[in-house]
Parts: sequence; structure tokens; C-alpha cells
Amino acid sequence: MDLHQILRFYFITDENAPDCPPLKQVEIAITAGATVIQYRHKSFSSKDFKEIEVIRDLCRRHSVPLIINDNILLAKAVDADGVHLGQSDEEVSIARKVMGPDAIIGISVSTIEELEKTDLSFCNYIGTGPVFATNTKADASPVIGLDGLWKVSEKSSRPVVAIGGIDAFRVDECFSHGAAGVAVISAITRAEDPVRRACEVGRACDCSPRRLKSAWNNEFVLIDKLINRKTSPHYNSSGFAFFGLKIPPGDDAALFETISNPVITTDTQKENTHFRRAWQTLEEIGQKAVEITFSDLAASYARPMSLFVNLSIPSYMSEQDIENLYSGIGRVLKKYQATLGGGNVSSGEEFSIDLFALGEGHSDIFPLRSGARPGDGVYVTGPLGLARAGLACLKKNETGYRKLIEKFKHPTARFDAAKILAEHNVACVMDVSDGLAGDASHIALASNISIMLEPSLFKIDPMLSEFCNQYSLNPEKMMLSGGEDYELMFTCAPEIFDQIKTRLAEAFQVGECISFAGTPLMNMPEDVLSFQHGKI
Ligand code: TZP
Ligand code: MG
Repeated sequence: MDLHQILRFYFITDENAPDCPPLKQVEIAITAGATVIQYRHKSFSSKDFKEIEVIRDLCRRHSVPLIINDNILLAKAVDADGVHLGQSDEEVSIARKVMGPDAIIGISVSTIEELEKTDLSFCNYIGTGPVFATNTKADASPVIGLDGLWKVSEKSSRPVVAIGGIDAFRVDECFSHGAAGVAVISAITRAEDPVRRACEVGRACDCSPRRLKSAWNNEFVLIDKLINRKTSPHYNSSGFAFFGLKIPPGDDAALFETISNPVITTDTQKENTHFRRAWQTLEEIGQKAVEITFSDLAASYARPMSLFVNLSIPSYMSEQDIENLYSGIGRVLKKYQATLGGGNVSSGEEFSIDLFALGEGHSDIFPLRSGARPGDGVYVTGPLGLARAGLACLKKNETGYRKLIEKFKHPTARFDAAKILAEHNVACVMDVSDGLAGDASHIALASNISIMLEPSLFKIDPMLSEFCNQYSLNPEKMMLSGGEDYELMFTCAPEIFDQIKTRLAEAFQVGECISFAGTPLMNMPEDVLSFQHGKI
């Protein structure tokens, strides 16, 4: 593409835009027809490298050159198309040496005086401004106006990009005052409706809007690939293994062998609500999503048989990302000898994973929340509050409590414990996904009883206690309100629990069922709320 065409609609990312992260900004700019993107991030650190890589891939998919602001080595490391330097940054000649002859190299020049003392031989274009007043660059040179733009453009041997305070209404006058392109930040990134404003700039620049291309090519190719992965649980050493499916997946619907007591459950995991990609790999996210969906089967005494996966995938995720997710899903399916029944992949704004699981229920008992009776004890199969504390560690960047973080990242459906409970005919079971207090109140309400919680009986995990000590938190409250442990909570007669306890050493009592006494939960500290999945 000709350099003048490349410079026409020059979008620069804004690291401080409150509601629109750089990746989203670039998606918007590309859709609006931007012809070049500059990644500008003054407080860049190595943890932002992934973000640039994703932006680079997005730009490449749309044949939009990516230019890195200030940092020649970063531009080289990310294999960007160019670099933009200021007067006080490194030498343009060094940039040319490092980036090679084809790189697009720009330099900022504000005045005729600066232009005269700048050697333009190694650069392709100059950026000049601020043409209009701007709040985006605190240390910007004085405003040069359209007049200044004209003077610099007239004298410059290189095409000029106008910058500073430009919006769609000012594009025309910049072009008529000699600019080859206009650089825009806040008119888009700080707008109430960035998409609309970006499209207005695109139209003013005569640039055609684009349809955003996904990183994965074709839904059908991808689904086929996912279903037929050699590592998929459908395959064993002798070929195809059904695990309940009559024919391999890949048709409009799945045909199953007849099973007795089919049990069905569903769960959704959303990026930034249930998980963050910065904290877990896609493989781990896939594994966790399946374990917690299967946890509902465990709490129902059902054996997992099949899983259906619906994905909503944002455009920046690559085919490899989706394969990694599936490899985590596949690993858990294999562990439980369950099959992938089918699924769907569609592009969406948000990354979300919807799972549907089919299990085969126990032949005699289906445990119910309404199965608790006054006189029963209330018990859990293992430690509580750990996953919540693990999440707090991730948020605080606290790496000292590995076990807590592990519990958040790698929960396990307690089929082992469920088997023991079923053998003792325990009639009331549920998995603790939202915290002990919230989940116990579900049992109390469904069973028409009250549950007297006994925090003095809680077995507090030593690491949880250490963590709570360090951060002045109350471990009992953490256990009452912390979600995502996926232990099983159950009620039964105390003498039955004594037998269960001999096989489930970690199980302990958390309360007692009494006749309804006015509220579902008695003895609750006032400020304990059950775990709510908001933004994590
Ligand atoms: N250099 C001169 S002005 C400016 C820079 C980086 C900021 C332009 O931002 P905006 O928001 O388009 O005025
Ligand atoms: Mg600079």
C-alpha cells in the first residue's frame, strides 16, 4: 500500500481510557476503517506484552500496519511494522538499523525549527502537532494550529500526520492544510460512543469500514477439528470409544444408548466474571469448567456420561486458544470416561463457556435439597473457604499460598465422596458453590427447617488460618461466605456420620437441623453474605 494511504486514518491507543481497553479500541478503529494503528503505552511493562501480541495479530489479520510508540526494541520483539519516535527518544538511524529497510518509521516534529534540525533521511513520515488543544498529552508542545501544520507540511520532504485534538469535524481542514493523515486518540477512546465516533472519523477520511475477522477461520472446520482431535476421549487404542454415544459426534444431535435415570445439568463460565485469562491458562479454564459442571452430577449421585459445549469466542482469540481450551475439557472427560456429545462455536463480544452435562443417575436414590430432617447434623466433605482465599491471593498478587490458589484454579468434583454418601443412603446433598451460608439456606428452605450453624465446630484449614491472620480476616466468615470449593454439603443422622467419617477423614460438622424457628439459618454472623459471582 502507498504510504499516503497508510497514514490517512492513524489511530493511536490510549492506555488510560476508563471504559475501553486498548484491544477493544483497536477492534473499533479497524472496524471503522483505520489504516494504521500506533500502540502507545507510556507505562508499558513486560506483563503487557501479551496484549501487544494479540493486537499485532488482530492488525495482521486485517492488513493494518502496527507501529509501536517510543520503543525500538519492543517494536522489534513484537515484530511490528514500524516505530514512532519523539525528539528526545532514540536516534531514527538506530531504529532503521534495528527494524530494517521496510519498517515504517516516524518522528514527531512540532515546529519549522525542529524540522530544520531533524535528519529525515531514515524516516518515512513525520507527526506534527498539537494542531489543536489536547488533554491527552500532558507534556505536549504549544498548539501549532492549522497554520503551523501548513508550514511544516510545505517544508517537509516526508508526508505529515497531523495530531492533537482532532475529531471527525476537523479532518477535512487538516487535509486541506497539507496533512497526509490524521492521528486520533481521545475523540474515539474517550467518547461516550466510541464506535460511532470512530466511524465518523473513518468516513471523514474516506476510509471504508471493515468487518472484523475472527482469529479462527470457519466454525465448521473448527468444530470438526475439535471433535476429531486424536486426543479426544472418543478415541482409545482400539479406535472409537463410545461411552454411551451410539454414533460418533458430528451430526445435528447426539444419539445415546438407552440409559436409566438420565440426569442433566448446566453451567456457564464467563471471562472476568468467573475467570481471568491472566490467572489461568485456557487449558485450566477448560478443566475447571467441566469439573464444576460435573460437581452438580456428583451432588446428584450421577455418573458423568456426556458433555455439550457452547462457546462464545471474541475475535481476538485464536484457533490455538480454542484448542487449548478443548484440551483441558478433553482431559477431564477422559478422567471420567465421559464423551463429548457435541457443541457449538460462535463469535461474540464476550468469551463464555456454556456447558450441558448428561449423567446416569443412581438406581435407587436421587438426593434432594428437601431431604433434611430436624435432628440431622449438617456436614461437609472437606475444607471450605480455600478457593475464596485463593481468589483473594490472585487479586492481591500474593503467591505465597499455593494450596489456596490451586483450590481456586483446580477444583475437583467429589464423586469419590458422593459414592460413600450414597452407600450410606444420605438423602440430602448439594455442592458448595456459593458458600456454606447461602447453600445451607437453600437446604433449610427446601426442607422447611432451620439450620443452626456452629462456627465453633468448623475445621479451619491451617493455610486458610495463616492467610486470614496475615490479612486480618475472619476464617469462619470466609468459610461461610466463600464460594467455589465444590465440596459436598449433606445432612444425616449423627450415627450415620460417624460411619461416613471413618472413610472421609476430612469431613466435619458445620451445623444442625432443627424444626423451623423463624429464619432458615440460625446463629449467622450478621455481615455474612453468600458468594456472588460479580466481576472477579
Ligand atoms: N502528541 C502530540 S498531541 C498528542 C500526542 C501524542 C495527543 C493527541 O491526542 P488527542 O486525544 O487525539 O488529542
Ligand atoms: Mg515518544
